[in-house]
Amino acid sequence: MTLDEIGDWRKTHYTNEITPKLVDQEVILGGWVRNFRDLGGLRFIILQDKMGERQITVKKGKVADDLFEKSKMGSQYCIMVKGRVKPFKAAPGGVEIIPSEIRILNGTPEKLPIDMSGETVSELDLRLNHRALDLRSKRNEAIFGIRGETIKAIRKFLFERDFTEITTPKIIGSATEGGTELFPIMYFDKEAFLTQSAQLYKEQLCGVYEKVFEISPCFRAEKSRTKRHICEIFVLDVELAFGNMHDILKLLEELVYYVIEQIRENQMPSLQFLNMENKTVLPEIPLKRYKYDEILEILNSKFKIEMEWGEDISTEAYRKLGEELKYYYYITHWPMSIKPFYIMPSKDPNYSESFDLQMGMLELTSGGTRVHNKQRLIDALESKGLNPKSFEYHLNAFDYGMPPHAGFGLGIARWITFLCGLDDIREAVMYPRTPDRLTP
Ligand code: AMO
Repeated sequence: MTLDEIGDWRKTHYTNEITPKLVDQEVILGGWVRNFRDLGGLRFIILQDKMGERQITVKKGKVADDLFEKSKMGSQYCIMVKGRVKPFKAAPGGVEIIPSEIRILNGTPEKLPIDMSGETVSELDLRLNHRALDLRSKRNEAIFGIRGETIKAIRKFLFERDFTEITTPKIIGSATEGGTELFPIMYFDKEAFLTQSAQLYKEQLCGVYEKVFEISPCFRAEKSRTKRHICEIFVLDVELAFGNMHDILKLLEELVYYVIEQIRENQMPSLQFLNMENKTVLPEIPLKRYKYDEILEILNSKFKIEMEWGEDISTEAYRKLGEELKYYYYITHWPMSIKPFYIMPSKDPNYSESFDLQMGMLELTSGGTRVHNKQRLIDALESKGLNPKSFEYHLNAFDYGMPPHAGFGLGIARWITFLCGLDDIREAVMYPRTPDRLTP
């Protein structure tokens, strides 16, 4: 196959802009061959680009002979087409394009490693191995359309409420939350780590900008091989000064509502493609709030699961909860013993001003009111067996008028998994990182 140069051709439109309004106009489109059908004297090319797809109809006798010869396409060839728009009800967008010239910019092997016709969905690991190709599928168009809308809507919602978008370091000198699960790296001749959370920095910055958020990668060196865990996560971190957990519970449920509203408004075809139009629906807000103790009670009375007070909820128990509570809900007032040092204890110090946002069995968010008094924070660090000396720089920020504050962290991929009805979190990430996957 001889390849063409792009030359001075530039796209005049995206495919979705080709509507019956443009009938008889000449347009230039560019993209990839999603489907090619050869009926002898008649050939159909379905051309996809980032916005959608349109049909190119090549009829022998109607187009120049050399163009007809050239129009034999392989799946996912990269091509540009110049042609006129004609009405055709049965084709995508109610139009077809009759080409006057086609430029083939790049080809593909005869057999692709994964199915791109949309007839079957190849096995996930195989698709992930060929992710740049796989991401062109209709399924991924829908998933990442919804993901894009989610992130756009989050930003819009927070900017409208005067939040400042912050960026905090991802390379850190010591553990953020004092936990394990950090990836060590070499920072010149010193050991450093990839951050597991923007927690400490967002707290410091809400003492400057009052209302802050960040959407950024965090790294978790957990060897969990589940359909809910990945090692590089993308987290929405929010922190709000002059408020507490209750302000955050209200803010977060409004955010969840707004994002789903925007997805339904702007990504309905994607929801429909994924059969989620009747599942990804607006939740009733305020969301139901259950205290940790009430959850224990439900687990005990409905499922005969006896949990020791102070234990974390096991996967099995969450699974049962998911059967009972098939909606978004909060679990609040967790035992202080299983919460990080920066979380504010309740009046009864066995409990804490903390919460998780759940969707069925899936934990989407954790958050709470923070300790803003330096001495209390030092005591909290010590009571968790951490050395305040290692947190000196963070603690310094509390010397200079740190306001009371609260916040949350929401795992974007976890939420997309639910919003799109996916079985495996890896489908919600362009290039997932797991204990077994570091490529592509
Ligand atoms: P947490 O550790 O609960 O809280 O993380 C916040 C949210 O991030 C998501 N998440 C994950 N998603 C996929 N794979 C993982 N391995 C993974 N780990 C976490 C979850 C989780 O709810 N600093 C606190 C937040 C805060 O208090 O503001 C924190 O990081 O959806």
